[in-house]
Amino acid sequence: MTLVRVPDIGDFEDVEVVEILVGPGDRVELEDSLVSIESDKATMEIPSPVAGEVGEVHVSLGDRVSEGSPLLEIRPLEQADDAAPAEVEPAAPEEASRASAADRGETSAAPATARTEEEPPPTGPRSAPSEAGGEEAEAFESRAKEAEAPEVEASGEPALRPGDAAPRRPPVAEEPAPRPDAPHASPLVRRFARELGVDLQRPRGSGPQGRILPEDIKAYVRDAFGRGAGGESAAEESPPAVDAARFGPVHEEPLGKIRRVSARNLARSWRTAPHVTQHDEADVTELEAFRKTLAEDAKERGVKLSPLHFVMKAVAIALRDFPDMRSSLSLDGERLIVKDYVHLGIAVDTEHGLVVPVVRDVDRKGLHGLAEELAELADKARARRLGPADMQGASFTISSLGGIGGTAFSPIVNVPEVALLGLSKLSVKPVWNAGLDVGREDGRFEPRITLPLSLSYDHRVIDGAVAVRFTTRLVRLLSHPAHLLL
Ligand code: CAO
Repeated sequence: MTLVRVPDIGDFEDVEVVEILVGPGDRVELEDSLVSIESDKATMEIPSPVAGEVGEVHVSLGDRVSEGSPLLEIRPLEQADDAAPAEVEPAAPEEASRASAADRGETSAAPATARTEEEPPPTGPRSAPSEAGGEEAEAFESRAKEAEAPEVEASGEPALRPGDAAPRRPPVAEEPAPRPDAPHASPLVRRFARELGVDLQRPRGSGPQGRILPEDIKAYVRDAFGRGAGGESAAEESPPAVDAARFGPVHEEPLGKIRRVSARNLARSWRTAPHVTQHDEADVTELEAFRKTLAEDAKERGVKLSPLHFVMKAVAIALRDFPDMRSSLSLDGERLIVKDYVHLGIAVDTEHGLVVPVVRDVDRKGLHGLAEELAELADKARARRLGPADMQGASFTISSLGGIGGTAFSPIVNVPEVALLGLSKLSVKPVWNAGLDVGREDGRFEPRITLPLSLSYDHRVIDGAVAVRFTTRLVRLLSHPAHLLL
């Protein structure tokens, strides 16, 4: 048996094992990658010093290793029987990198002393990420750039990359070791794939010998946006084609851009976030009376106050105490990005489709200002004059169908936000004025104006108990309008 140890890796010590690419019984060729280790400055693969069969593996994911640490044993091909492990140190990762690249007919322009990244192929139009829109797409793009960046400087020292602040990987126990027949990919590409949660078995490698390049990961992710959660292709997921013309006259209408983009975004949100909708009702009798007293004044200022503007204020107040409600889940699923601002997306119905402009700093604005701003944004939306900046940066979204009708609905969360409040139509209901004390003699039914609330939330981030505490808080705020002033 040959005992493979960590070779000379320069000044690095206590480096984390981030991938174990082989397991006992696996056949490896000379220079095949065995283990990936990653310091805070560079990622390196340890190549096999011999061809043979892997025996015992001495390290686990997350272990810390330094030069000389035992990694695993290999029974060389020509060696028939067990023997005491021979001490063989693999080539330093950088040398191995050059050797294996040469073996595969690849060329590297860099005078590398550490494994280098291939030149990425010319980048094509980046339609999917930009269509995906918003922070998610930006994060995607920045990671893609990071994976494209050469990891080696001319000096030969592993480069310090700005992306070193990249989020931590998932807990090692959850990260399955790729099989040894995993396609070739450089450490940076592997890391890029890990961060995006891409199983390296899936993308098609377009590099030499099927090597996976950053572009392949990006193409796979772009494609995944259009696929089902189970990994089916869009075609497999589509309903069976039915020729409607067989049953009567039909005509076709092309979908406009807004509808196509929002269809994609809604489908993605529905697929990525496990949705739950919490329903409640607020007694807004007093609030409605208050709104009426303000109507004349508002008219003089040229604005119209609707229930929605009061709900915006109530949401802004409630969000103070519910930071998770104004958060997003990081792409690697390991952190919540809590927004300390209260920018509210407001769904606007237009003849071209649904758009969601954002009203900023709602917590710092008065009712009239909000009404004015929302009216302007809605006008702009209907005139198709909203720019991308008008629709970015929301911490939470409200969708009001109350002006149209309905008693409740199940809105789709505007991912990467984690919750969305739907409003339905006010109605008058008989409410027992003694709470649950139905036997009380002086109890009676009173007509009360109620506003139906439907809070949809991403159950990966928001627990049901938190959601119902949030709606309960909203109900209290809306039932006692004086609280909106606090
Ligand atoms: N119950 C009863 N009446 C309501 C109400 C409610 N919950 N909310 C608003 N109204 C009333 C308003 O007071 C107004 O009455 P008047 O005409 O008597 O003044 C009327 O309904 C129309 O209101 P509005 O819709 O013009 O104004 P708004 O501020 O409430 O909403 C906007 C603005 C842009 C959100 C809205 O016009 C809109 O586009 N809503 C549709 C959003 C949508 O499509 N969501 C679905 C997304 S899919 O999940």
